[in-house]
Amino acid sequence: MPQQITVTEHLLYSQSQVKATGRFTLLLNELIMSAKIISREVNKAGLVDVLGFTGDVNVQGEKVKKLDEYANSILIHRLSKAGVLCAMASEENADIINIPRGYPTGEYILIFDPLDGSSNIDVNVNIGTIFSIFRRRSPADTEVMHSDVLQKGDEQVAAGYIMYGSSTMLVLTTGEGVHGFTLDPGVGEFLLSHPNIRIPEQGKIYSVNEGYQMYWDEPTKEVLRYFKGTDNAIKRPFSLRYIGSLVADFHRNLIYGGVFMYPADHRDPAKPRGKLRLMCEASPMAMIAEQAGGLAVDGRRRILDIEPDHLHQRVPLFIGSRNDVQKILDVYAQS
Ligand code: AHM
Ligand code: MG
Repeated sequence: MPQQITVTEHLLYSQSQVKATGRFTLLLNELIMSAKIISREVNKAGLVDVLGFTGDVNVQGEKVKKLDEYANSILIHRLSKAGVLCAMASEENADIINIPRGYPTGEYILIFDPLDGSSNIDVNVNIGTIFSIFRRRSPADTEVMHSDVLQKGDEQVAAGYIMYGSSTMLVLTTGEGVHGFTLDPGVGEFLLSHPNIRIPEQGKIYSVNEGYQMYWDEPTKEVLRYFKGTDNAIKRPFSLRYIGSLVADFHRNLIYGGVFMYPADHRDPAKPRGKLRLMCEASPMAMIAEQAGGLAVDGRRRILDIEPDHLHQRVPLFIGSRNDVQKILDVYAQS
């Protein structure tokens, strides 16, 4: 293998092992191109005021879009034309996005959150694009069904995220481990920088919005006491790190070891299911966590086992180092 491996080369080298088809590589290439475009815009975000683009109309007379809407439209526009998808779903769109008539289609389904953590854009904090890829269940050349899109996480063919941070990184799994690629802005390529990422079995960090503690149930409060060291056998606290940007919080814990939690929140009794979306946030992150040796649960069940009943379903999420998530499972099981 060459010294500097691009993500495309990596896919081609591993193609025989994961049975990736050329069409799958095409899909990822299109995603990667979209990510580069979004990355370029994210890098300019701080210049928006300086360059006078905050009005509704830019210098070309076009309406200026918010960055998350921009990311959404880039992904939809580029991927619609790739000829490899039969449908998409985005956190930003209420319904399934069909491929326009007349465009070639394929067997894959792409689900994404175009710019997660977008409340952090204005303060120059890491944000990310999260994606999940499935194969359709119904026969080709028939209309795509809701059941093609509403598949449990275990059926994912691939999942990943792009983190727009001090450097832009792609973290990807196709079901044979997790690999990280860093965008070299000089050559415009994602280069393999973190092969075979493994999350430490035992973490030292917990990440949660502790301000919402009063809205949590008793087992969740017990979990918190454990990580604060008041209840745990090792009698030492974990470090608290919370950015409020899932991709960044998850990525740090993936590398250093730790657990990210977004528990059920009983503020609104009609919504006792946490904040994060199963399909475009929890499931792809869960596949990455498990492929890296970690765990992802809703407190009692594996995230990847949950059958979605609607596109924007929310789910409590506990994800990260194996021992720490296992502890959470134990606490809930005893409650
Ligand atoms: P968003 O999809 O509207 O950006 O919200 C998702 C984000 C996650 O990135 C992050 O983990 C979470 O919301 C933070 O929520 P909170 O501000 O309630 O702690
Ligand atoms: Mg989101």
